[in-house]
Amino acid sequence: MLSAGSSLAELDQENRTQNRTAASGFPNGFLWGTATSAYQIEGAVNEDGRGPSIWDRFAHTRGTISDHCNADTATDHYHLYKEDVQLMKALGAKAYRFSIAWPRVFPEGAGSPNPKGLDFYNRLLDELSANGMEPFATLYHWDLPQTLQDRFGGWTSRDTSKAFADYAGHVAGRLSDRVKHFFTINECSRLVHLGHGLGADAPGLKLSQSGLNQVRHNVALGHGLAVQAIRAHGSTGTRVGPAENAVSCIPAIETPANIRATEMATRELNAGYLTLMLEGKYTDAYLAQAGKDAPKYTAEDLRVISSPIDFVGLNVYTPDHYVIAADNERGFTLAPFPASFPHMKAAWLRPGPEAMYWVPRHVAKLWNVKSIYITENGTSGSDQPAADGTIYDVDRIMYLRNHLTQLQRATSEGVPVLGYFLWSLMDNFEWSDGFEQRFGLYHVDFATKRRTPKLSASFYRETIARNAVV
Ligand code: PNW
Repeated sequence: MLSAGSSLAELDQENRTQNRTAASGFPNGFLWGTATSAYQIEGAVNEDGRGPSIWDRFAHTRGTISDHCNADTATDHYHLYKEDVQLMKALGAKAYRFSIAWPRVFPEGAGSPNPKGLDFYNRLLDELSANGMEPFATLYHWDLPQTLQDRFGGWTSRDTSKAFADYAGHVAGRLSDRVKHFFTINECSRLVHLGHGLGADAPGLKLSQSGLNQVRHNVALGHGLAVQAIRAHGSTGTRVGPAENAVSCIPAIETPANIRATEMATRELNAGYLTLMLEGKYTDAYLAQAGKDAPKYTAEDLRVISSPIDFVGLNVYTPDHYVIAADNERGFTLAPFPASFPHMKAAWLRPGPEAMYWVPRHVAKLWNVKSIYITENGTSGSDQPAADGTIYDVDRIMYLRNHLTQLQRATSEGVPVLGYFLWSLMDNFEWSDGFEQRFGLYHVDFATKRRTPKLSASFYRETIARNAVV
């Protein structure tokens, strides 16, 4: 025990004897990585037979992207991937989550595959393996082949769910000798809500409630069919799961009653996504609320959607709701966010690091999930170089340190989180925010494509080296 007035030397000694580093440590073998997605970094949109995606069309439509840019060249990762693998290696990362561009593999979404499309990922996989990095591949990070949008109305039709499964099976058949972990769909919730409800993401639709509920169902069905196709075509030991941006619910005050209410809120507010995938049915409240706008589906659909998965991937950025137990029908109240609640550079990104503790804990507890990966976490920042040229992104370091502290709280209590993928390796095309929101550990000069580490890259390297919060 330290008394008031202890000297710094004593404090240092105390820290060493109590082994504080071990107390802030992660389990042995915890997997550290970074994450990216194809359309956000690759560029080369017209090379080697790639077909157009809905994001090419959307980004080239006037007024959709805040800075009027597109991702035609992005970070030019398609040509600079070897350099980028070295950036990961310099961090000491042992894993990399990337996405495969469906329109490279099937330029028209279905039909004849384009072998040159998978060639790129074969080169990338070779490079990763030569540098001791384990690949985690996402099959759908929003770049739907435009042909499927034109032919079927994209995700408004279950023909797209089936085409997705065919593509997923094709990729698993060819890459699962080296890729042991596949994520089906990145953030079903955002692609449904922003792409088909608000029209802020591709394909820019603003569907009615019934249309939106059907898209949500078709996307979940695509996930389930893809799980089955990967099992059918992947090599033994291939593992598969979703990468979902679960609606994150935090007890406003950590009392047992609020914690119970928060679990109920998590189940209800994710009813169209994780709850459906893990329970195989829509909740009563979801169906009651949808009423005549409920999606059309069969019992077989529900069986497919809830095909057993090997892990749950969770993208955790921000708290969606602070929850309070209530004596009402739902059993909870969602506290409104006060105007004074802080945010990071992006207005939607409110730092509430407890989300990193509660989201995986709720998922493990509600559905008895035994393996979880944090598939994304990170923040954008202004990232201006100082006079000496360094980007002192201490806001990102603050954000990451707080989140990792909460993640460590979770793993130390036995929540089964096996790895963490920081979003993102480098600055990239941030969808409708164009290049204005930079999320990278490495700064990218989009004119020259030059990559420069920010201070947060050193922070992450230290974290990985010590397997502990620094
Ligand atoms: C994710 N929210 O999107 C995506 O998977 C990435 O492609 C993206 O670049 C990254 O996070 C940063 O935005 C999200 O409003 C966008 O809570 C918005 C939210 C969550 C995730």
